[in-house]
Amino acid sequence: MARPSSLALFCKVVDNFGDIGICWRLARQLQHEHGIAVTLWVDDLRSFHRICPEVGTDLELQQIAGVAVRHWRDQEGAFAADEVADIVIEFFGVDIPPGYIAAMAERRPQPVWFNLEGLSAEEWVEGCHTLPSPHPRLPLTKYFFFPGFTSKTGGLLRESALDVERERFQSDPAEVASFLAQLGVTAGEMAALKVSLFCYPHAPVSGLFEAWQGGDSPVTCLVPEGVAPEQVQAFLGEAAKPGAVRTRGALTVRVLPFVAQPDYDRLLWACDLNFVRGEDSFVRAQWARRPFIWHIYPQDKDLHHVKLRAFLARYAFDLESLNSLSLCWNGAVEAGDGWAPLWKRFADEMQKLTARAYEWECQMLANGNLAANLLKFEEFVRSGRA
Ligand code: TRH
Repeated sequence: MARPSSLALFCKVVDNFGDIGICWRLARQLQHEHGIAVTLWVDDLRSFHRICPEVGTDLELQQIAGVAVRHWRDQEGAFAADEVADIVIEFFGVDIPPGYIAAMAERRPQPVWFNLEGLSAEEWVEGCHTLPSPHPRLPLTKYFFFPGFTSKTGGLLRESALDVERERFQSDPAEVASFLAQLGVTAGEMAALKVSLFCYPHAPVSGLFEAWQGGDSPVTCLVPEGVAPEQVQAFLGEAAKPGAVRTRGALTVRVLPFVAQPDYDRLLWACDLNFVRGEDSFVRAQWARRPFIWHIYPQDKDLHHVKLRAFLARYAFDLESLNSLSLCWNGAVEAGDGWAPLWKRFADEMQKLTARAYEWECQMLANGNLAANLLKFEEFVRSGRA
């Protein structure tokens, strides 16, 4: 059976950078590691440009890192069957242009069609992973593909060279120092506990800053531009622009530029603790071998708290301090005695938290990686066994 050679990935930037962050990572990996000609359809090139500065914001079609990037302007247009790729992925239930779907139905052999879903640690995901969904009118079937944390899901996105790159970086203090220095971090700031902070604006940043400020040990908090701007500005006493820095008590807060995706990985690898959010940075923190705190994307009716608890039940079932801090950080419970005792209990468990980061990574690696799992299932579908 011929291997698939082309793939179209449709991505809409709903909000923030996560959706394009994930799709860009997946597109690159499918191209680099599996030799597939990927076309990434993106509606918002400006957001894409933030995480990948090579992206031209006014181009209809461009080639970046071996991936064809097409500006997805609207739902119009007719397509010929031979314009359709072997594999078609819609990210997170986006509506593919009707003309493209009609061409999918005409193509022989038909493409294998996936809806790639969002990440959740909830148990129902296992039951829905790879379920078929027949098209209501056309002779086409779409398969739901769920990333996840168990062997009964699609696993997590992870490049095969990641280990080597991270280990080379983390084992070379001079490289870590030079990377941080390029971002403006001084030697004095590097000597403190280094924390990166990426969260949504409603995170209780000021409470945490107070705890760090009044603590016994120095903390350097590195905040990318645009993150929790009001609370960061209140601490700084000036606009939270890249390069802005202020020390109060034991805490130094420094604003970093928003960096390209590979440098964001390095930032996570360079820090002792990472606050991450959404989906993509959350997964990247899991590959940094460092403790992390997740700020989950808020949903109606506090559904995100259910998802957060599902993840904590898997990751932090015996880590009380991580559970408490995470639940308070996400507003699922009140920080009763304030942030200082919460932080102290967490900081006291840092060694145990680091050990968990190692164990967790090994556990996740056993599930394979999302790109390879997707291609394996695609082969299964094409062979008629699904
Ligand atoms: O941007 P996000 O909040 O994205 C979210 C989630 O994906 C969520 O599931 C989705 O529903 C919602 O958007 C609409 O957070 P996330 O997922 O961590 O994505 C951020 C991306 O930005 C990630 O690819 C890392 C990248 N990044 C950089 O490249 N440079 C940086 O300096 C920073 C801070 C992030």
